[in-house]
Amino acid sequence: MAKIFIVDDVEDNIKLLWYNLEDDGHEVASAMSGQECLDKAPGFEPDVILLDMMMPGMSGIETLTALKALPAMDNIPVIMVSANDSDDSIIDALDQGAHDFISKPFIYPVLEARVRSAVRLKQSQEELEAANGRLAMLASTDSLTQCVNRRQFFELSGSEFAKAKRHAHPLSVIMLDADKFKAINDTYGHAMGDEALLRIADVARGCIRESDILARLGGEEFAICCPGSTVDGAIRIAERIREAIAKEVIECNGQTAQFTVSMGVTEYTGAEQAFDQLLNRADRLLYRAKEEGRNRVIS
Ligand code: GH3
Ligand code: MG
Ligand code: MG
Ligand code: MG
Repeated sequence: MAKIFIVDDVEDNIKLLWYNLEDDGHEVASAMSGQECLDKAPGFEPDVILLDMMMPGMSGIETLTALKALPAMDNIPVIMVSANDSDDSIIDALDQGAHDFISKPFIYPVLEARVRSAVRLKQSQEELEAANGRLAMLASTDSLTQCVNRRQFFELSGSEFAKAKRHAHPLSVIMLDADKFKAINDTYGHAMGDEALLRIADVARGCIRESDILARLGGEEFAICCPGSTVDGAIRIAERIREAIAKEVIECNGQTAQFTVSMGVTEYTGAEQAFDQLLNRADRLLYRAKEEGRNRVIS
């Protein structure tokens, strides 16, 4: 079953189409003018639109052009319907973005088959969009922790940095690295190391805001970009993460372990030309946190 939206200025035409399409198992809605179609169709979320070419006021082609300009409607297959099946009329409809063309009077089994064909097109488009979405997600996500990966982090943070620069808003960055992580792997095995990485991601997610960007940059190194946060705000986040992780007990293959993390925190001063500079400074502060004994936040 699909949702079909009928547009025709003659009520009897709508009734006939409505009856046949409902009989074929579809849910139907209608409009009697181009403007009414533009008003009602987006809310109905149709799978296919049957659009009369000849209507007073806004013509079918004008309505089609207006539909194609609406982001919510631009990929809904439109079947143009007209008594004028001249070559020019068909060419015009298809060139303006119609999916198909049907002449009046209808041969109903043919009309229904064309509608089913358009519905299949809509469905395969939706599947393609979903697959594209999954692919984009895979390409931008770290597979172990489901955090944003390095490439996506630079992409997202770069644009947040540009916004902060443009509007003179604060923006802070936290660099995080697990302490003595090699020892966890060496003592308990690589699987325990992976548990620690998962725990870092979980704890950090619980401490940040929706608008903050948490990324695994590689190995046991994470970064958080905090748009709108001053260094004081970011230090509070970092301290919450540090304290929470130090209390966590991770388990793997019947063994338990504890670990700590170190962080470097810095804020955009208005002088940095690129996001890299900010991240490099956070990295140098992180290095100092390691030198000064680990399990600490340095800003
Ligand atoms: P420091 O406190 O100075 O950061 O010491 P560290 O041992 O954490 O640092 P080092 O850079 O010497 O070691 C990082 C280790 O992280 C090396 C590698 O065994 C481990 N590692 C990197 N990626 C992964 C991963 O995906 N899974 C696991 N389990 N271990 C990883
Ligand atoms: Mg008409
Ligand atoms: Mg480390
Ligand atoms: Mg490291």
